[in-house]
Amino acid sequence: MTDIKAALRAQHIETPSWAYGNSGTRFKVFAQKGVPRDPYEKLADAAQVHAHTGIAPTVALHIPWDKVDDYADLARHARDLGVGIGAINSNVFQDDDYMLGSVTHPSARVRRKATGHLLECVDIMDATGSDTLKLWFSDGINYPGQDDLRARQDRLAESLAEVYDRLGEGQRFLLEYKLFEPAFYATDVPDWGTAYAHCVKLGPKAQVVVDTGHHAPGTNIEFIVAFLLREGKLGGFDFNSRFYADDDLMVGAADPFQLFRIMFEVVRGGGLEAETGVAFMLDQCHNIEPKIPGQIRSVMNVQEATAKALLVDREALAAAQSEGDVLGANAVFMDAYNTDVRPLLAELREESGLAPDPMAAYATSGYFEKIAAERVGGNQAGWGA
Ligand code: LRH
Ligand code: MN
Repeated sequence: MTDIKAALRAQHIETPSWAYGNSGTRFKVFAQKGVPRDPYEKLADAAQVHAHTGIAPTVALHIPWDKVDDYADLARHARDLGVGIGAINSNVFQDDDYMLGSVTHPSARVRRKATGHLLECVDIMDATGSDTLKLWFSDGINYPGQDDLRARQDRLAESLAEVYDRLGEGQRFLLEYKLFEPAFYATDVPDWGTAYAHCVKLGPKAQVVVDTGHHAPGTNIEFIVAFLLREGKLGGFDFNSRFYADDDLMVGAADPFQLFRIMFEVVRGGGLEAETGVAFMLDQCHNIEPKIPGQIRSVMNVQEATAKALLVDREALAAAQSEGDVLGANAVFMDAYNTDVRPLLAELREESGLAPDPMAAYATSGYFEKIAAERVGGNQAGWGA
């Protein structure tokens, strides 16, 4: 049990700055009381998640949603709050110039502009001390024949190579894939294979990020995780869950068993070891639920799935597997999944000087009442800016 506790104490989950802002769907973005108005307030809210869970010490930024005049000062503010700046997320999906693509656009001028933004994000990594750039491209086409699928791959590869060469010592980029949306016929980085192939060609500083909401229904995501880990190309996760498409719901909420299966392949593949460098990031939108408790609950869901994955009796599993004992092996796996790990995690928190129930601790902290009273006026943060 000691090792399991040590592994859980060392767990590091990164929360996304945009989860603390307003978000929604094309139908409506609902505003909520106390929502941050700037990246400084977003960091303060993220620090609450770390304060109550103990395992969320970094915050991913999204540019330009988190654009500030002085990124070094923002990083200092984060440190003062007891958190750090994590992955820098580029955004080449919200500018009118990118209607037909960004780095894959037919126009060299638009490609230049898009690649320029990616390079600017590396400058922001330098200023904030971040070592990870996360690249997601909404690039794609809506109708067959609209553009040359192969030529778009050439353009993508050219831009990625330029960004790769710009990366400094200890820096890397994670390439994110997504099956569809906003493009509805072909997406230029639609699946793990496309992302993997580009990353292998580029080199060790390029790895793949698995967003759990970006697959076709029925996809065995834990197989992709096992494969990428084996290849040393799993750079990280964008955790969330979904019932239908890229719903960006709380991780583990829609399918806790899938999250357990994913975390088991992480544990089995050495992905919890710090040296493997897998980034466990949340990428979610709390459209109707309160944002900070939503993040706390999400961190707890990953923690519970990880604890269960660590509880799998690996020896008994390996023995049953080698004997071809199908039901025996499945039973060993399900025993861990069906174990209630909440008492273990409550004990772990108390041993770390934290309240056993982070949700209750936050609810009675008075923090929400404080920000609801203070954050009046100004523009609430969202996906717009
Ligand atoms: C795209 C995505 C990507 C982010 C955005 C917030 O769907 O998953 O990771 O840039 O959401
Ligand atoms: Mn994502």
